Amino acid sequence: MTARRFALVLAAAAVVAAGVVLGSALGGNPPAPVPLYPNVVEEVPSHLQIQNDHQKEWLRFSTTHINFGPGNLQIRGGGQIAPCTIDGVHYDQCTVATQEILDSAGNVVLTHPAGVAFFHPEHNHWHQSAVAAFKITTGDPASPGGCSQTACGTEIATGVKITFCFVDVVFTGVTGSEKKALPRNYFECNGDFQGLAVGWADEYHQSTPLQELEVTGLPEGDYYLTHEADPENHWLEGPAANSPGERDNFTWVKFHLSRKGANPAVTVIDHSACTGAQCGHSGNP
Ligand SMILES: [Ca+2]
Ligand SMILES: [Ca+2]
Ligand SMILES: [Cu+2]
Repeated sequence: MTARRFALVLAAAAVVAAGVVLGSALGGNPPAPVPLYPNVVEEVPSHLQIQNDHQKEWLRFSTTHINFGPGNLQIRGGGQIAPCTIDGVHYDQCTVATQEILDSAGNVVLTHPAGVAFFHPEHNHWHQSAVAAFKITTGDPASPGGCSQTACGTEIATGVKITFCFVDVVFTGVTGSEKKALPRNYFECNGDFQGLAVGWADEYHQSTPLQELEVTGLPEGDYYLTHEADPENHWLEGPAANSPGERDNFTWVKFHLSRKGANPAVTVIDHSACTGAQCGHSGNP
């Protein structure tokens, strides 16, 4: 190589290097990662049934949390473990929970405080706090401006805020190729790592403890069973507080309670608007 050619090669390398520097100054570097948010929705409550137990009457029902969003719901425990009290109940082992929001490459690009995770002694595994809240009300959630997630006529019964372990249980898509494209990601109820992958759901059958509200002596009539996911907003479901994913966490069924002699019975007569898997299998068992 002549000295001149060598100089030309060096000059070309300098131009390339300058281009790289210039490119980054103009924002030509890799674009900022795009967060893919989960969107938790509740299936319309189903399998409504009355249970009589020791002079008390309970409305039992099945519910399912579904991740309809473009991103996984991913929750990581905080490591340090200490006692805590949640809704008046003491637990020996609790840890801080943090939501991790991922980009399409699976990198964590955002985090958000997500309440606490705690060891549930009866279930022998870890739960997330305030996953959902159930109520029975007289107010009509469908009436224009009549009801919101927080207030809906007279409250007949209010459950404790439901705590659960998140794990991918049921795939809500239709085809095998969809399932292949949206694999299961979360398998364990441990304190360190839980979640709900895109397209997956976690179901709670009506026979599960706490899938119930007391209706002892409730007169015949029409009532609403309402179900709100993420009542304390532990999980970001969009970039803003009014993002669509944050505003679709409320479902309800309207039921008629009848009494023949001493025994109450329920018939579902209406439910909130729903699409696809969210419509579930609403109705009586
Ligand atoms: Ca939320
Ligand atoms: Ca949502
Ligand atoms: Cu559990």
